[in-house]
Amino acid sequence: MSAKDYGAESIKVLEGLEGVRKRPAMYIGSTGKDGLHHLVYEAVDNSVDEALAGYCKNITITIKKDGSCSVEDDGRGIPVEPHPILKIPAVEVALTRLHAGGKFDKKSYMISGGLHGVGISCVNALSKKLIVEIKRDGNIYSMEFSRGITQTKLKTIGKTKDKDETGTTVTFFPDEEIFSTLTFDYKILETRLREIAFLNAGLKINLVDEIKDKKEIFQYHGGLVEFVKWINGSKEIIHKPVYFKREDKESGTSIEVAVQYNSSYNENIFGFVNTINTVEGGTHVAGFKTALTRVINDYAKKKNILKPSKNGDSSLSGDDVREGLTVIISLKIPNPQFEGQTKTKLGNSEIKGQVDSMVTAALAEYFEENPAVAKKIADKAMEAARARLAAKKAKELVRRKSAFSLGGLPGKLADCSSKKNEDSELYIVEGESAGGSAKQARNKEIQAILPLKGKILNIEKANPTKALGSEEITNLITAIGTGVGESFDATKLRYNKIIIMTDADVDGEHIKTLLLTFFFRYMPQLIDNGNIYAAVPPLFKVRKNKDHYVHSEAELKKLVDKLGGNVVVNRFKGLGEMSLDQLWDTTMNPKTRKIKKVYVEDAVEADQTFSMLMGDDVQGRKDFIAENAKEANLDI
Ligand code: 0RA
Repeated sequence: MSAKDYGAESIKVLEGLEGVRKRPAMYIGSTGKDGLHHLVYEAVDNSVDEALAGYCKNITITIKKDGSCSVEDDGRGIPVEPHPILKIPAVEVALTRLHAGGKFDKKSYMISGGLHGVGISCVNALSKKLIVEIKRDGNIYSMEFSRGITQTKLKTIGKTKDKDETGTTVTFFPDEEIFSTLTFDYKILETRLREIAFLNAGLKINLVDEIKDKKEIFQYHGGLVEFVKWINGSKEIIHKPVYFKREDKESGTSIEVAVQYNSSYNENIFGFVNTINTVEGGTHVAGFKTALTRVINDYAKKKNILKPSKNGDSSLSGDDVREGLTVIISLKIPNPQFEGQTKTKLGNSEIKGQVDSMVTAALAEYFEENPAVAKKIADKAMEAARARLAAKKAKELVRRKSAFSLGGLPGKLADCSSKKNEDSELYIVEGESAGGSAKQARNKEIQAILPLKGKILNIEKANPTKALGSEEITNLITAIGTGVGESFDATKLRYNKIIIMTDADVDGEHIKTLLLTFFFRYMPQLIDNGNIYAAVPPLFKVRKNKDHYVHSEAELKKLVDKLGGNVVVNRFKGLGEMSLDQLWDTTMNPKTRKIKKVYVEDAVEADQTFSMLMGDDVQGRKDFIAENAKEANLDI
């Protein structure tokens, strides 16, 4: 076929979907596990939009044995009549034109001005095969595509039982030419689908896994109120949830908020913009924080809970009013601008003021109407303020103490010589002896070593005063340089990579978890910015002609099979057992080592996991360990 056989329109189409196939990561983030699951969310989002428009009540997601995933809804069904200009069925337009989704019916369908991502055509472009089935006007229609290209024209394949039965089912087989993994993970889908159900009160989402023979229904009539209760599930709560919803007609911005304090010291702000989890925060979160601080201060002053101090400037700080806070902020706006490393930070500057004024009005009103709840919250913030003053004294003590050591840095730190921060690294090492080896093995120029005296304090169970009084913790904070909490300053970060190096055994895992808990609660920005890493020391050395290092039993089996016959296998008991060269090659040499970047896939889940693993929920912890034990490396 020569080029002139293509109409201008079909050339545009090919360019569109080919673009998606050429640069899939631009549309779905990655071509790994995350990108694969993104396909499902993209399909589900279309059905959720139909639910938001008031036409869909049930969505069913099925992981099938043949490697496909289907998303079924009982909405109006994608229109099938010919597109007035393109003269092909509207459904074909939706599936083959990039961003065509919103162009159908702006008024009724896209009430939210197109809340969601890149659309179903991307799913089509990245699927080896996709089948869409539509129930509409008493008929069942079907169409098939491959890699974005129409394979079977629209045909009627049957009649619905009931004349007004409507709906859409999209079944897709992700393309192995695109994705590095093709297996859908029940747990990943479960977490996100539960989140979607919480964010859309009443919507019923069914998840079915035909491979694992598992199913679950997510439906929450209480919406965000149930969400906040669920997050606080393993915590001691201090009042019933505060809930409000406001709309700014002029700008089209609407906000829904659920707040519930618990007795912990942690702050948990979960922001969603058009149901996308804004892990990196943004202007909506900033607006909320400003409003919260103002309303609680005003209330405490008005009710004489907060009394003017001698120097006249007593007020509750942002950290004070957020201690023990769990909040869900769900914002819907017409044109979100996402920024940041993972495109999960809301950038629209006008939103801060809008959210601030809506939250201020709604929260002040709620406090007036619910004085008992308001008092509990104000009292809790007062208590935090008192502890803050005590902690300040403790910090001053730390500062004075450290002023005596060299340059204010902890004495145990073997710093690197280069002050250029782009390639500098801090190794946090378990135990003095491994610390000693690391000091000898390192590249002095860019690698600093901080040995830890065994286990650090469990941050989850200690209040800030106690935490900041611990020597190991203050050493860590001083070495890193940024400070913590409200005074955190990313520009003061002294190393670009912070690498946790522990033994590959149970104790090592525990120390790693304690450190990650510390970073997650005190310096979450470092996790968000991708500064935190875990070293992955090898478990075995396999010798045949030369040394090979492997990191798991499975890898060992594979390698031994490959090398065949007489090999010598050594199991490493710990970092301390390695020679300096081995330590350098396997775990420290930037060119040959294996390290893992730590990131938070889902903030809600991470918070729950840390609270549960490190807090007081013994049964929850046992369940978690039983469920995850098969994934852990046990060497007892
Ligand atoms: C445009 C118009 C109409 C429905 C839809 C789109 C629609 C799209 C999807 C995608 C997945 N499920 C869906 N359900 C509906 C309705 C037009 C009308 O009937 O008036």
